[in-house]
Amino acid sequence: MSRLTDSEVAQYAERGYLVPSFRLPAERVDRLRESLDRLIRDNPGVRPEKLVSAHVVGRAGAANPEGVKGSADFLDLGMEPQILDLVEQLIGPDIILWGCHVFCKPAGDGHETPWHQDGHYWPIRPLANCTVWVALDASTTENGCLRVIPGSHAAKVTYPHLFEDRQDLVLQQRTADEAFDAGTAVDLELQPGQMSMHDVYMIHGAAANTSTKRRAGVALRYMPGTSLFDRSLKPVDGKSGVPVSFATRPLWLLRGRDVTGQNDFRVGFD
Ligand SMILES: O=C(O)CCC(=O)C(=O)O
Repeated sequence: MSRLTDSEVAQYAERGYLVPSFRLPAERVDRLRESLDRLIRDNPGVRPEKLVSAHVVGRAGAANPEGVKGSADFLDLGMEPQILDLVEQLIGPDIILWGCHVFCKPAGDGHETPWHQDGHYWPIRPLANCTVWVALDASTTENGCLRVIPGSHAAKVTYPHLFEDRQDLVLQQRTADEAFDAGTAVDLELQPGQMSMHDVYMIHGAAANTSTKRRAGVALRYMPGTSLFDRSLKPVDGKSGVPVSFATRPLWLLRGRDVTGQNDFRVGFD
């Protein structure tokens, strides 16, 4: 059933992440894996760890500032009512879907995701977001599963990040070493169809995939209607390592209302 227990909700508040008992049925995962294969075929020039806005359909070539030809199957996943039920328990009844990033790390040369806080990269004010990371493959320590620093979200501070000009990283901003103790990291091992949920301030990352097994996951991004997706901001000055265009990113109000009254839901639907 897609309902978090009280202790899961308490864990999210205390540690900044959780793995719910709800998981997608195997048939859905199989279909999403086929969708992923098509997504990769449709985007031959894009590293599979950098399939940003995989849910945005109908934009291709020069019309697409983010360079990825998306798929309706990932938008459907982002709109999955059972996932929204979980998100609602964590961020409240007003839910805006604003991102969907497929992080597919091929066997052998899957790029590292450096330690980072999502909030450092995003134009959401006040900063608030829940990411649901859905495993399409088994995601294990061996093939570079997501790793989290429990409690690192609690101070609601974004720590300094250092820019790294390296082509073998998924993202190019790394949380400064002094901000946290990497020795406290927890590996979030997931089976296909399982998911983790994490807070916008939580420090997390993932090792390179040097194993013989692919590691693919879909990160769905949900912000509450009490926050503004501020299109005028350019966090990290374009130096994220992933081509993003927040000025043209479509937003979907999936539940409740836009409490700010200022989010623009027309942009990006041309
Ligand atoms: O899957 C990964 O390697 C990184 C995912 C991530 O950083 C995120 O979902 O915020």
